[in-house]
Amino acid sequence: MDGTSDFRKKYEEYLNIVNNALDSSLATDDRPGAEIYNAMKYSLAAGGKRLRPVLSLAVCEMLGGSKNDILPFACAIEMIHTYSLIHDDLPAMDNDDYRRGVPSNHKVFGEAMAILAGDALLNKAFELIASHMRKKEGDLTACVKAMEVIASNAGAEGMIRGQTLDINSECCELSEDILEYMHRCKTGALINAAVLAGACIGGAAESEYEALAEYAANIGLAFQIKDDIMDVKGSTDQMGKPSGSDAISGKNTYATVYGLEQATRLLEGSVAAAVDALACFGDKAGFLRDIAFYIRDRNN
Ligand code: GRG
Repeated sequence: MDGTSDFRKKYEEYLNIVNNALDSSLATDDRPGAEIYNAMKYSLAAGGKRLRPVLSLAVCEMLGGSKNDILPFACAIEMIHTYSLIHDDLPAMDNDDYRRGVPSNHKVFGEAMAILAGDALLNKAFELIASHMRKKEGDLTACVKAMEVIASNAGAEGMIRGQTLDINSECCELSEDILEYMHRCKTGALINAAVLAGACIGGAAESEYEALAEYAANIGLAFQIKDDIMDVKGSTDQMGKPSGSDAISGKNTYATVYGLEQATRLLEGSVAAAVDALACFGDKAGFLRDIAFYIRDRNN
């Protein structure tokens, strides 16, 4: 991990909270069919940066909200993210044999189990949120809003729309506008959901919510541009899967459409815009600013 030691320490703190909660979220049983949990746990426990749940926790905490109140939403988003990676790796989609440095889910459990594990993680995500809400006392408006934000960003208006565009545009050249729209949906939407769920549960005022939406949109874009640059420049070890695979498979990426130099300029611009968007929060937003730099400087 890059960044100052304070940033690293805080990130690790959030990461541990998320990992502990995820570990205890998939209680298995000994009835027939429980082996689906092996496939679900395999990918959920395979590591990953946990960027999205860390963002939810950090935003909520910055606004004065409680970690316990945001944690089920943060874990749900990581489950949705993990399901999307399992499905994305399938032969019918991106056909990747490695993910997070280990064989992809379908390489270990077979395609049918990988599809089911993804489906089950998506359902578990919303079960987690619903059971948190059932136990919670008082006004549930913020929880309902956060749940709506997560569902819409993960669905046909967001991540799935981006994936649809990606699949349907392989081997044809996309305009710069459509490329940006595709990535805002495919990668940006879930990052958006993570930030805005934190904003809902943290009780953001309208102007704060808008500022955080602007921040989320820009780090989402920065994240994707950096991913595309790393696909060209990164090593296979750093990426956890073979590098250079986007160009080989005829994908439209920031690196293939703009070239590395211009893509790097766009990355800097998105990071600067993300940092600007946080101005209204002053010093309280230090960690979120550092996340924008971390996205720019990361090597995995
Ligand atoms: C299959 C419905 C469906 C959607 C798939 C997110 C996605 C849509 C596909 C992933 C393809 C991909 C590699 C996109 C680039 C950006 C991205 C989401 C990278 C993986 O996220 P990280 O780097 O992964 O946060 P870790 O492993 O750290 O969690």
